[in-house]
Amino acid sequence: MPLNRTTVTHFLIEAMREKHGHGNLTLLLNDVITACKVISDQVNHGALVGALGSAGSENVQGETQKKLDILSNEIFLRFNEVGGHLAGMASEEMDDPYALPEGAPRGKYLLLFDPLDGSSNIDVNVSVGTIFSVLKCPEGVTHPEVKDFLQPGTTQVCAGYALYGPSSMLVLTTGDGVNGFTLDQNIGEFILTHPGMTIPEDTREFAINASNSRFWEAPVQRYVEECLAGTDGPRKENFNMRWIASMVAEVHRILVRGGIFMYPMDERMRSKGGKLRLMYEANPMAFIIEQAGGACSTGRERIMTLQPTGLHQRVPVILGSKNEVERVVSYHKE
Ligand code: P6P
Repeated sequence: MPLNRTTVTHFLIEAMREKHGHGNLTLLLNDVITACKVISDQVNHGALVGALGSAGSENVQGETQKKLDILSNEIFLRFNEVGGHLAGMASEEMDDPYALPEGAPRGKYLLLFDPLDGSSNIDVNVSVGTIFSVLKCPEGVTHPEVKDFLQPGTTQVCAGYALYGPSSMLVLTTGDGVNGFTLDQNIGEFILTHPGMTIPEDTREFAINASNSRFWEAPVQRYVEECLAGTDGPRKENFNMRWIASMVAEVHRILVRGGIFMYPMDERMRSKGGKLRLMYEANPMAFIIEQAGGACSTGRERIMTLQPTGLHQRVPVILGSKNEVERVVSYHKE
């Protein structure tokens, strides 16, 4: 490794030096990052370690769990429960908050995560990722309950994701911008490769699962139709479309070259509130996107100001290049 390269640990020590009372956050993130490295190794070995395929069970979302969903969840719990920086954890893969083992040292943070997002892509070898969010545990609470996790996205102290793609990358924000790190497999360290990631305010690339178009609300149908009309339509520009079915990969593409990602309200899901989960998908991604100069909305309100009502609450998500998100929001107001 060239001597002028920075590891994520050194980066965080420097970044946190000025921030008072965040020393333990660096240590907590070190445990989170180790868990992501172990997941990366399992994902990269896939069939070689018998990690592919269904686990034959369902999660709280009623979704079929892949073996790697359960394994990734276990990895996050094991690597984060002993450090003494957490009062509790919550995961997409568990109905209730995880109670640390009695006698385990407790800290002042709460960790929420989707241990393996996009796992339907695992068996077809398409990029998947881990999403995590860090909140402060309410003062004096040592055995947090659901209500202690239900804090708006604006209260997050850190958010990040790991993307297990052609390379494994880690992208983080602690409220002072967004930085990206690439895993050097030879030394097992994430190295700073994308300092100060920012999203172009304009884009001509949209990401949505178009097979759902007949179930969308009118403002989203209008926005997508205008994109598809290209230079013959009101936008007078041609657009490109992407859909990877892995939110982490979509968000990363948008951070690198701009774009807009939409999983909007869908008539079939109205009773559930949407598809994506607020606490460990929408909120952490919204923090990252906003810190990079983008925007993240339900179509009607800023995601990060929502007062959560449930640990596995679902919301519509429209995020990415600021001017395109604002256009979609304006269509919802008309
Ligand atoms: P669909 C993955 O399951 C996920 O939660 C997101 O990562 C992704 O954007 C979306 O669902 C894909 O949904 O309906 O296209 O399979």
